[in-house]
Amino acid sequence: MSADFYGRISVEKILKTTINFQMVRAKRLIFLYLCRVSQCSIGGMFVAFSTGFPTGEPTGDSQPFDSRPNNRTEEQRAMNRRKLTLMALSLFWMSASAAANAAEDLPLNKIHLPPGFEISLFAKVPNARSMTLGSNGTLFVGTRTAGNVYAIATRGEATQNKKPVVIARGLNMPNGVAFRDGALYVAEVNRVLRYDDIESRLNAPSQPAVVNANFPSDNSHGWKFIAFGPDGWLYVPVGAPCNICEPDSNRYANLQRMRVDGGAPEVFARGIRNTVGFDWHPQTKQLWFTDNGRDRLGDDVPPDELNHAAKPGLHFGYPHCHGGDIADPEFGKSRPCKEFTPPAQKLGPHVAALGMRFYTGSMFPAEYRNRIFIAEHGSWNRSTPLGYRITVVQLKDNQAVSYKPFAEGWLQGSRAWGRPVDILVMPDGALLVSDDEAGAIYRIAYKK
Ligand SMILES: [Ca+2]
Repeated sequence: MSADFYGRISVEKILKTTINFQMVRAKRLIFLYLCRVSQCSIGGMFVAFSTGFPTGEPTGDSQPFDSRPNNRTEEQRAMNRRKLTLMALSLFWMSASAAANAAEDLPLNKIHLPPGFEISLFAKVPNARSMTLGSNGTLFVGTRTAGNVYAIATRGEATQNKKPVVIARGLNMPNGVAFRDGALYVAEVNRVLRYDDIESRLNAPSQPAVVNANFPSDNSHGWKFIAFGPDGWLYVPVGAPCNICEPDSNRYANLQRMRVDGGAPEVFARGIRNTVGFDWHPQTKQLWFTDNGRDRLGDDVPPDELNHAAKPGLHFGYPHCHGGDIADPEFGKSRPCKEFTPPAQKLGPHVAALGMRFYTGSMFPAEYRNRIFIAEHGSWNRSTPLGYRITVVQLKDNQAVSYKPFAEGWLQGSRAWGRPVDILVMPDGALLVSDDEAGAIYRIAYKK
């Protein structure tokens, strides 16, 4: 997860900003031009736009259109009017397309899926991160850098291009969202908020209640994924405030849980560098979670991890042991790897495994049931980028028996146009995938 932590500015972002700026400028020029030829009346603009433009030709902002000597023939003027009309129409089309947002132009045809599966754009959500579903079908989406929480009504006929509404803004990395008994729980860096009766107040949410504000305020690995467990407790991770260090294990690098009212917080598991996704097995009800390996040990070590916490109180190694068998050069001397619970599955090095969910739907072929889908956000400092994909882990008797790519193509060569963050199984069995780079939520469906 260091990719998030270090927050680079990508070339793509600079290009997007430049394109947006050019579109704003083009719109302004068109408006000024229409304004001039129509004396700034709305009716005049309409007439000018629908019938072609009057005499003159724009040569620059400083030159009035109708003040120049004009020795051209009527035929030349007519031709110029047609050219101008075409140019203005093209610019309007370009600006309208840009306004419709680049997300609609996402190259989803580059995403490779197993036969029978298809991916489509479900909604455009800037900086889309963790997702949860309300009991009345509202999809809630947290963000990290944007500071907003979004709501999207998912019921209804259309399954694409859903419109999000902002239900909270200006929060401190509100990455985590969870829903219970009509209320939305939102995790900022140091506190958890609760928005009561949220689905009937999407356009005017009440002030949130503060459920618990006692978490550390360190930004480093401070954004949280949260979820309610089968025990009814809210699980809240606290990452390590560093790449590698040995902080108080009661405070950091752990997974905590607390009652729904924020009371009785306790550490459920330790030795976790930074988990940004977890779920409970549909049958065993046991916790599984991803963990992001440390940086600066090389391109190929350590692996990211899929872990299995069969009971409370386990220690998963950080900062002493990575991937179950790699002693940390500095912290490995004090405690050996054999003291810790190894990962159930080693994931790719630096893939930044974030969201993970068991597949509980019935849309996909039967063999997918109870497999784990993992969103790999993608490496930030590996020589050859890795991740930027959805992988799937198959379990047998509580053991991971395979780990394979399921959806990939967000990475093209050494450049990524999207980065998967979280996964959600919808009631119809389709998967939603959030992408904070492209600002999108995708829907992956299976066609029989
Ligand atoms: Ca570990």
